[in-house]
Amino acid sequence: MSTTAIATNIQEVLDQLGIKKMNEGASTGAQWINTKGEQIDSYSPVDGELIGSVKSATLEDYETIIATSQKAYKTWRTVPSPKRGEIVRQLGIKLREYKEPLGKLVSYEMGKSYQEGLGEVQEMIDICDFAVGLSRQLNGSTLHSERPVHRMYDQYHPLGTVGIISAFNFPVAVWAWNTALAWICGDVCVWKPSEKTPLTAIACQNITNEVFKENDVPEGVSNVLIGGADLGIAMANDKRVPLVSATGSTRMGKSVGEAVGKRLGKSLLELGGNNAVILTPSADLKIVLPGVVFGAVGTTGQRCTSTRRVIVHESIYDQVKDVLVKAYNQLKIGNPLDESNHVGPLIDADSVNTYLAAIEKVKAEGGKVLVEGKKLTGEGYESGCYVSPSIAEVENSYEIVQHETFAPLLYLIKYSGDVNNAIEIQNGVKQGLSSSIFTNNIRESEQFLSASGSDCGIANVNIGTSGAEIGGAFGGEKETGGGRESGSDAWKVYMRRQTNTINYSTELPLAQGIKFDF
Ligand code: UN1
Repeated sequence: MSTTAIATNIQEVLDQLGIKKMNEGASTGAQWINTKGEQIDSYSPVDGELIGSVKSATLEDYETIIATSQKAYKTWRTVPSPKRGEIVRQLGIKLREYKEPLGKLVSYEMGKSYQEGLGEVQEMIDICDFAVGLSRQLNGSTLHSERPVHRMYDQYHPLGTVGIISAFNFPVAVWAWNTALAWICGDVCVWKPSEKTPLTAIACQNITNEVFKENDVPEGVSNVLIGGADLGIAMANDKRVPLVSATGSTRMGKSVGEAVGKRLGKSLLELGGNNAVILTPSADLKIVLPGVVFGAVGTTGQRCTSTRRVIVHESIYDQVKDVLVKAYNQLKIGNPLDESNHVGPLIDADSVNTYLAAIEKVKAEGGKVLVEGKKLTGEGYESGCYVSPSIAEVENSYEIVQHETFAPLLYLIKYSGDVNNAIEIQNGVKQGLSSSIFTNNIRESEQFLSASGSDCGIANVNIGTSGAEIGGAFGGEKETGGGRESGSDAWKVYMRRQTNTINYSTELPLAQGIKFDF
């Protein structure tokens, strides 16, 4: 596909999604606010073209948005949950209609492959469907009171305004994981998307607005604030925002967690990963290859679930090394909208520099680079964001290996003896998001999944580290932040629990048999 062909097509996509050359940076749903902050220009990492600009939101706009959200909450919390679910159902239908243009914009603004852009919109559709069912299942428990003629139960109520801070790498899906659940729970949402992907955020708000307008949803249930870190800091410190859900680096998460913790608010943190795949002697190498290569180079290594380390038993180490090196030499790198390419660009020039610096650090610490990634130049690579992926042989203890490099840099680590040695290496990092083992030995896989096994929030057998389904709770331990989003009972984070004890007798017995007569 020529650059002009893509550009023409992108203009159609932008028109369909209601994105202009210059856009306002804040919306309460019913309208976009005339923001006056600094201009953010969104350049595509695909071809370096300016896609559009946004006038960012100021702290004054922040105040307007929060105040509107607070007002909307008073109405929204009284709407029956299945009725809120019905609106989320319609959003899921609308997203199906917009799947192609939205998937394409995700690909063009963020740089992931078109297939992955569509996959991201599919995750949004899936979480909407999940939330619809859930809207009739926000169940508490009925409990037995120790006192006669008393009844107890617990129930869940909404929290209020939920702040959502999301990252560039999943610019739309992570927002939907949060909003679809928060909305059916009766919360209202204020979204601060990444400054690197503002236009996909505008598209999501426009799509939501269509549905909300048709259903007379009050202004302020879905809000967007596009701008700098000051907006995120304001949210983290704001008592009117009972829950802040933040996805991004551990550094960012620590500062959000600290600020929210100081005011005893709730935070849901989904931070860095350092995900490993363990390959035991019985691993089926036919399925290992696509699992590891997609995990490491998919999304150009920019998923928090990307495979960073492969821990291989010495008996199959040389064989795995040869197969991986051969596969890496066959990877096609280029425009992610062209479906014959496996690897697209990194998000920006800073990211390219961080990647190249990490390769140098591997060498300086004594690692052996087997496939050395380079910055690509020439036709098709004019944006300056394209690199070739790398593989290096390292020790787990290297400083650089302990660190999450958000790029396609894969480490090979050898282990000997039994699976416990591999598990120890895998757990020997600060992060704890995703992990996997490839084995046909049930003892090894059960050991990996046991309490003495993987210490991560996600532990897979015979599949890679990335590509989780929305039905499971998503998140990780240690410096990954401990939060859970998406499926299972993650909805409980968006609600407050209340225990109710009801006395329908004519006496007032006290708990624990305490006597208090007068
Ligand atoms: C992320 O990288 O922040 O499991 C989310 C996966 C995707 C989500 C990744 N479903 O790889």
